[in-house]
Amino acid sequence: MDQIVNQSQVPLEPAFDNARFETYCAGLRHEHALSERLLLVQIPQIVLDAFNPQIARQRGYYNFPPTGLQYLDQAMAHRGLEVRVLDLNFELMKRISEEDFDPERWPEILAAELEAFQPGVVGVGCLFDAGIGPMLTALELARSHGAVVVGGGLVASYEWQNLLAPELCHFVIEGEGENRINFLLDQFAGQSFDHRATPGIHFRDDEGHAETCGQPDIVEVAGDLIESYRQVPVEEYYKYGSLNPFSRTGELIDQPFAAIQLSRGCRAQCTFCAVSDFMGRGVRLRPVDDVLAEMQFLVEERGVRHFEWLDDDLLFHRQDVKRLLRGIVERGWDIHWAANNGLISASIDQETLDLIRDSGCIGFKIGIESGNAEMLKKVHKPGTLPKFRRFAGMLHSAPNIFVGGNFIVGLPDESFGQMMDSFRFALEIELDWAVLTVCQTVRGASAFADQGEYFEHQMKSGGAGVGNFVPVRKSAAGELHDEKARIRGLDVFRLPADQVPTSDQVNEVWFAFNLILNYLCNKNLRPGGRPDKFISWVETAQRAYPTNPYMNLSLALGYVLLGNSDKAVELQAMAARHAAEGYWQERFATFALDRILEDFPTDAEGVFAALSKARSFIAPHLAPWLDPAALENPTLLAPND
Ligand code: B12
Ligand code: SF4
Repeated sequence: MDQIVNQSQVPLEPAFDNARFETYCAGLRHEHALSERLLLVQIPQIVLDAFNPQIARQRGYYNFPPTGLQYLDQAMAHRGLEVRVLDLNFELMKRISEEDFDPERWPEILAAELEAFQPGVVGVGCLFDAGIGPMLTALELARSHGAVVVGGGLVASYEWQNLLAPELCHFVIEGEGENRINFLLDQFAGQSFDHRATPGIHFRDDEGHAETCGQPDIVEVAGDLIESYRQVPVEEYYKYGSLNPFSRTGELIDQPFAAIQLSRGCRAQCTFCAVSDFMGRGVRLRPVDDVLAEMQFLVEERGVRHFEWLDDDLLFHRQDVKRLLRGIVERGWDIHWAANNGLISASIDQETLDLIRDSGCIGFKIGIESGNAEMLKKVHKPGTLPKFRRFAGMLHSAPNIFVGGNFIVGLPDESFGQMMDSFRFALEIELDWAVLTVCQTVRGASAFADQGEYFEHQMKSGGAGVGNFVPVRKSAAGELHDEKARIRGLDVFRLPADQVPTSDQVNEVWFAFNLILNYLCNKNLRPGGRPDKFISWVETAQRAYPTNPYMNLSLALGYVLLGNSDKAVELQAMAARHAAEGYWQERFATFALDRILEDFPTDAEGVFAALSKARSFIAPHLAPWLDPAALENPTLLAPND
């Protein structure tokens, strides 16, 4: 079994003064009986306030294997400790699916594990704000159980003070944890493997906060996670949730999936993104053979049929990626893969695209973010509008791959005119989907360096005020109720070009953009389109929004195009039922969906005509921004960059 991290036993290095750390560790050793047992905890990933059991039963919630913790487990393999990985999210989703378990009772699962395993050290990881509340609860439980508590992952990395001051953690480990946890255990666990001193371990002694020192820590990722899968029932994850709509596509919903990583880090430093700050600059590659070995194990011994890449910049090492994809093709596995996290399209040449297609890719996203050239430069996005267009032009050679373009609305100081450039561009390049999200304030992103107060509030409220990249996800019914947004529906197109909309207003802009671009103007619901692709995506996405009537209605239209009138009638009836309620009545009337519902088409020509009529209805509202005919025929849109 390979060790996952290639660092460490380097005897010669400058002396770093870690005396306070050593004393603190010695004190802890004295207070806490040394134990060979270490528990690593992944916290629940569902937002409990918006929990909907129907979504859980449809496997609409996230169920990611605990990859980060598996890397830690693997990095500690040589220490001979008994390490257990407890994925509370998996355990919770499993109980909810099998026993009708109340999700609020998740702490009982942790308490039972603490009682049964009696760990001496407990590590808790948290990657995003929605997990702050559960993270705090998990830390409190571990602490009250008498364990030495270590916080880690993205939130802890930025919030170490808020975790140490109330004595929730004994240590907080910043950034990637492989080397740091080993350095900590060298000091603490009584058995040293001479790991190199690293900075980034925070603790609090009688004198106050302190941090270890050492040379900058660069984790070289190598090896595989095969051994760590002994305690992760990866073949069961698909039964209780999903990775994203791709893992729910068609028959994949009933097949085991896994997450996998080729590299860490990203070449770019987009101002709204935390990756470069958190992961460090540059892209560190894991040897292709190690990745293939891990995949082989997962496919042949654990029955995995679908992979999701966790990489931030999967295609950076182009030649290695090609070797990897060729390796997958040569092995002839019956597998699929997706890259929901977004690829950098500038790295996709024709050969790469062919390999992506031939190696089993069912879909990926590309990061576009804005259709405004100035904004792209301002946020340091790697990509230009002409390059995105060139990429879109290549896609005819991979017609079965579902390609979404990521767009952010409400980037820092973004004016409505700039948002409209994104709208135009999304319409113009006609990918399968415009993946629209609203900009969210995240730790570690340079654009939000001055948002300390907001982050402080998140910590104090246990993440209660956290927004969502997709505004309707805040509500279990998928509705958007923003009383503060004074301009609603199509009136958003009356916003002045130079106005920077408020965040509540941005949610309304998101709603209008999403409905128009992805439903009324989707290329796959037009003549020559691929309704099967549209249906597959919307059906899988809909598992997270089971009662959304515009999804039902557009699916009904898709089924008419496919000639499946029974299914179309069934979905139309569902749409009518859900749209009868006040909130949706207004939305349907605003976007002319009520007319489609009432005068429902029965053949393909009827579908094209009905959507065309709806577009004509909204076109006058868009007239100040684009030639109304372009809604009908996007090729009329002249590049405006
Ligand atoms: C996969 C992923 C997800 C998965 C979850 C994965 C999981 N296992 O939990 C899903 C899809 C659920 C997800 C969702 C979201 N995500 Co996300 N996600 C990622 C992504 C792409 C990769 C994470 C990963 O698996 N990395 C691989 C492993 C090896 O690394 P790791 O988990 O970080 O673990 C290492 C360290 O963190 C540390 N560590 C981790 N845990 C612990 C514990 C201890 C005790 C110690 C010592 C160390 C330690 O050591 C590990 C090994 O080095 C990251 C990007 C990134 N580069 O981090 C974004 C990222 C974490 N996500 C982000 C965001 C914003 C979100 C969302 C809020 C987005 C949204 N659409 O709303 C949601 C929130 C979900 C929710 N419940 O509300 C942001 C967070 C930014 C921030 N500052 O808060 C990131 C950084 C992406 C970005 N572009 O900025 N995400
Ligand atoms: S948004 Fe994407 S391209 Fe930009 S820094 Fe983050 S991971 Fe890299």
